[in-house]
Amino acid sequence: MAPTNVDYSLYLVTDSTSAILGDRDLVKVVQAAVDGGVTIVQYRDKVSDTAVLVSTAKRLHAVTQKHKIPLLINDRVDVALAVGCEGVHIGQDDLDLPSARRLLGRDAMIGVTVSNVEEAQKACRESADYLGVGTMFATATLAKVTASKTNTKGIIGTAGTKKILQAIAESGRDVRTVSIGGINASTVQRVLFQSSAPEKKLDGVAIVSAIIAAQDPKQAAKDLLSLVKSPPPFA
Ligand code: TZP
Ligand code: MG
Repeated sequence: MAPTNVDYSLYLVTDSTSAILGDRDLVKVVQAAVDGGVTIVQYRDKVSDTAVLVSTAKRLHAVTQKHKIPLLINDRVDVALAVGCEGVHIGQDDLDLPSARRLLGRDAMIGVTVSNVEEAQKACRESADYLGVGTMFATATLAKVTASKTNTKGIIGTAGTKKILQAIAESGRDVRTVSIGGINASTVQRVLFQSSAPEKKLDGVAIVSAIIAAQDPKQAAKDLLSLVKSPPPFA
């Protein structure tokens, strides 16, 4: 199994489009976010070619290794293997989880995007280490990142997320969960509080633009982490 002591509290997902990254260097932005306290990084890059993916992933891995946090690669098992990082994050239309597991081995971290109870139960049966549950709120990020992707599965909100967490609890499976989509400093505590099922809480939040597009990614990460770690005022 992949390590069980991974901290999913503040899960950074990257973006390489000019709409979000601007003309800044991704590795420097991620370095700042890691300095601010993000606990795990997913390199998600839908625009670069394979050679750039591998070289950027190697630079990102140097950053995450220094801070002893995991680096996962979105979609691309081959890039994760080339870099020797901690694992991958796959969607419903990517390489299937059992195949990814066969290729990466039992110690790799493998996360799966799920949008409903059925997808969550399947990913649990196939021994995903964690689930990216979403889309929580409407976000401009997806449209900008994957203009050609038409299978975005809609917004599930806190009610849909809670239903999924409840089903996981009932299945008795042990899987970590992060919420993704439109989460920022003003929504993060509501997401964590309102999504919680009686026996299963979210382990963290996954964030793109509220960190990557921030003027000061280090401060943004710091602020978000302290919100994630402190109980919401309305609890
Ligand atoms: N998957 C579901 S929503 C999303 C992804 C990759 C993008 C989230 O971006 P942001 O900027 O945190 O809303
Ligand atoms: Mg994918």
